[in-house]
Amino acid sequence: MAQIEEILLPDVGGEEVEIIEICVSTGENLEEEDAIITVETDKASMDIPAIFAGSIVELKVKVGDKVSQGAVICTMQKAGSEAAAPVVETAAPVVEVAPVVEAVVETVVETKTVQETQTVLVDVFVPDIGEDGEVDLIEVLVSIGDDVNAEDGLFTLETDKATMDVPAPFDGVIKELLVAEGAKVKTGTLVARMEQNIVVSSSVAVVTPVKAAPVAAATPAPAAKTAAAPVAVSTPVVVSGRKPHASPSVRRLAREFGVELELVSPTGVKNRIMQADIKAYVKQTLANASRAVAVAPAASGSGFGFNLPTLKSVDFSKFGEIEIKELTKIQKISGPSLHRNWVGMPHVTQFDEADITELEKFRKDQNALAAKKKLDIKISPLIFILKAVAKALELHPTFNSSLSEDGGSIILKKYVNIAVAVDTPKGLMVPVIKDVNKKGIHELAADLAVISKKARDGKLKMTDMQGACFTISSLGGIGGTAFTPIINAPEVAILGVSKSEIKPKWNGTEFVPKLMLPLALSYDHRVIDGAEGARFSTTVSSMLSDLRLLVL
Ligand code: CAO
Repeated sequence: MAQIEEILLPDVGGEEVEIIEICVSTGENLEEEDAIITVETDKASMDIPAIFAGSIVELKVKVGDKVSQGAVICTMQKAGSEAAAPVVETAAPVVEVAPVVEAVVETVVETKTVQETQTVLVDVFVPDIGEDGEVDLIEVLVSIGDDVNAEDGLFTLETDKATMDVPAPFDGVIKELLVAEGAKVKTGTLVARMEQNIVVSSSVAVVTPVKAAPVAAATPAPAAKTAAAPVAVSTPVVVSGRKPHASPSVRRLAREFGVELELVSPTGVKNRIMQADIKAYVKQTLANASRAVAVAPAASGSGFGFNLPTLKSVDFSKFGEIEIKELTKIQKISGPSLHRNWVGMPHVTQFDEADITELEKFRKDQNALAAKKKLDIKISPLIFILKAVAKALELHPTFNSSLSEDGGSIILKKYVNIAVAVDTPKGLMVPVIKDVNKKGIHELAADLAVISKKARDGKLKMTDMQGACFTISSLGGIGGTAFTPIINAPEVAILGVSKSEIKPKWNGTEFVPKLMLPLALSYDHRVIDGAEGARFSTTVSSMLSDLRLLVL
């Protein structure tokens, strides 16, 4: 006979306590002292352990319940007390069997996995914003009831350096907004609740009679759930620089796996790390490791499969006076990306010159005209370069693509968004001008003025810097004859522009002065071959030399 016992909450200090974690699921086998639930008082959190080895028959409580000493937490079947399988005990609550009239029915118990969709309410927290203190929430971008997609902006935050959106962590519906415009928030602040549909896998016991006793009236029991897979119902957030909150059983599990709690994204109430978070972290780490091995070294832009030799540290003060100046936040963020792009993509740089003598005349006339009409518009050579590049991207679609993660295909984009590198006091920013192929010269000039001002004022939003197909880096206003720009992955090419200069050009009979614009096109040689590179470059320079080609 199975021996099933109720497990009661022991004395935890005489108070009512809140259940903050259920550490087990129905059907799970436990050793004596394994944690069943974790409770929290206002002073501490503690695990309530199993008082004997056995399996969980039924959980009687859920997360958030407030319980006192003596409350029934669950029922457990003592190890070794099971009836000789596979006869089903009518007393066992995991398998419901209709009343037996006369005889016990011999049955076979099979386990099947079923999937069902459940709707859960999920907490949304402010992700790691790279700031220790509070920042201003300047805009709420959604309303209750809105259906949002993963990565859609929910709120806009402003630091003294930049604005950034808090994105939706998954597709779902906004159910609660817990902060309003003007609120002060920080990494880990609970800001909203969203409804999410999740697919839950369950093990189901199916009971089938195999030999009925002569007068048995028992019917096969309906499927009864025995063990539901744990379901994460909070969004993972990466909260750096904080002290991780976790119950003793979770800390023990982390120790067993050798996991640093600081690296685990918490999904529990008040940013508490749950057992499922540790398991998810281990799973993800193993998956990342095997992916890196699978793609290294050539196929992917992210895993290279080799380590660069590290520089030995040098004490420069031995040779003279020094000063240590920290890199700006933007440099710290962009540096590793630039390094990854430079090392991870086989760059080829194609140099060319465009004769912009006519263009320059036209540009100056247009600027004079705009000034006369008191229009607040200034057309720099870059505006025409944007237009020529947009046309060239349409004519050479491989340049308007990205390499797939496995390196086996390219994704061709049917839109033409071009990023422009902007030099700001805090470092390089790369905002994006959308649909350049559909815009006129004046509209592009206005767009460039807006995004470069936003960049320099630290007001760019994440969405202003996303979705680019190609980048232009213009140093023409500063100087230099040529440079080799680094491709901005996952794009496959970038155009560097240097300072135009009057040069003597041979027209067949004599040298004539021409204004020449130096161009440097870097492309990813995995996607683009040399001939295509030269053709793209020639297309851009021809259009800049003769603007009429733009309308063909
Ligand atoms: N040759 C000669 N003169 C040029 C030129 C070129 N290729 N490009 C621009 N100029 C001139 C402009 O006509 C303007 O002169 P006027 O005021 O007499 O008309 C002057 O240089 C300044 O131009 P600008 O820089 O204000 O405007 P822009 O449209 O050319 O560039 C922007 C805008 C935002 C791209 C630029 O200001 C900038 O930040 N460039 C730096 C990009 C960068 O850092 N790239 C490196 C990335 S890798 O670290």
